[in-house]
Amino acid sequence: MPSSNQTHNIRAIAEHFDMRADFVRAKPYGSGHINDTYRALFDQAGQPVSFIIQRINHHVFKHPVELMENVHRITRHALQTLLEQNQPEAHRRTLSCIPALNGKPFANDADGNFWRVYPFIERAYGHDELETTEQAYQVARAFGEFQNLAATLGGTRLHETIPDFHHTPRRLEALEIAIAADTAGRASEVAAEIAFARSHASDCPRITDLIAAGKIPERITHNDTKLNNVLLDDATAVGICVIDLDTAMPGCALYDFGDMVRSVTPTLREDDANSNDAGIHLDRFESLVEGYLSAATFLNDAERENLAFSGQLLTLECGIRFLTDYLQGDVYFKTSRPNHNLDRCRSQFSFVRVIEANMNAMEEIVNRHL
Ligand code: ADP
Ligand code: GN1
Ligand code: MG
Repeated sequence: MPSSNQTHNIRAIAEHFDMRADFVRAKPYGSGHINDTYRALFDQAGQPVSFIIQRINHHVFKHPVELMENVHRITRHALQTLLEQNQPEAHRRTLSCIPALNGKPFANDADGNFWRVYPFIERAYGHDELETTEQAYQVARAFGEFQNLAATLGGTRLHETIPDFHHTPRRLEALEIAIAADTAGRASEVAAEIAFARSHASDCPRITDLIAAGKIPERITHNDTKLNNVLLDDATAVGICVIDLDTAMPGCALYDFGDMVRSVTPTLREDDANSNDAGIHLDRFESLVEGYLSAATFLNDAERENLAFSGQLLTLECGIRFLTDYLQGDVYFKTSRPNHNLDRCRSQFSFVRVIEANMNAMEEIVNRHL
């Protein structure tokens, strides 16, 4: 369910894991929309040690065992690669799973919930809003480096933890189904938003068509590259660690770039109720392009040509998803006020308009850096 206001007994959860330290206390942490995240403080011979203890939202992720198999494979590969490359602070540059006592990277509680534990990455933070263009560069570079690391993951194809996660035409179909069902009786309130989504139907298949035509390759991508899913070092602002790997799976590089544009470049917050004066930080867009291209050196022509458009598409898609959830009665994303999903939808759709008005400038910026 979306807003799990339930507090969990984290001390009892931690007993399932090989913590090698004594539990002190835990409190809810971060502003993610999906999982229940706690920062837990432990004591080891008088030294404080922190961990992230997280309940996987199994309404959103229907196959948590497969999901954790993905996360475990990716994080082990990342650590091994970083160590081979002699990267400083390799253990701070990737998540790693603290094993449960049964040796698995997760444990179940009596209610059937799935839990996992990561070392807390100290002196770094996942920001909800940025202050500088340098931070934008760092965010994009970190996600580009993540794609680079993932590209060398051997073995079988990763599980698709949410099928068709960024298949925009299917997201639009899901919206139509939600409108027809009108479970929460809200469809008549949102005629303008529904009309906006429908008027953009022809944009939706642009990337999926390129994939189907073989012009854009499948790559392992993160698929949830919003700003607060990369931790920036407090002291240096370097993008030190990409987190929230639940959707890291086969995807398209443009999904990752597009979602960075969506979350990094708007002048308003994602859930701003007052989206009339929406605008874009073109300087941050340029930093995203520079940061991403500095790491993602593998992109082909079709990917490069659609970098600016991907921002428009991923913002549209996210708005469609917020609207769908609003119509379904707020069952997917965590919400903390009435109309939260509607405000989010409006802010996304306003930003789509802003991107459309700035598309030429954005294309020029991309072309300058290709
Ligand atoms: P959600 O899927 O709900 O977004 P995340 O995995 O992104 O959950 O975690 C929520 C927040 O917790 C993140 O935005 C970040 O601020 C923080 N966080 C998660 N993992 C770590 C970690 N290992 N170290 C420090 N902070 C973390
Ligand atoms: C969710 O989990 P979080 O808060 O990092 C969502 C993303 C959306 C984002 C919008 C698994 O991301 O797809 O873009 O909210 N994650 C999932 O803020 O649906
Ligand atoms: Mg997150």
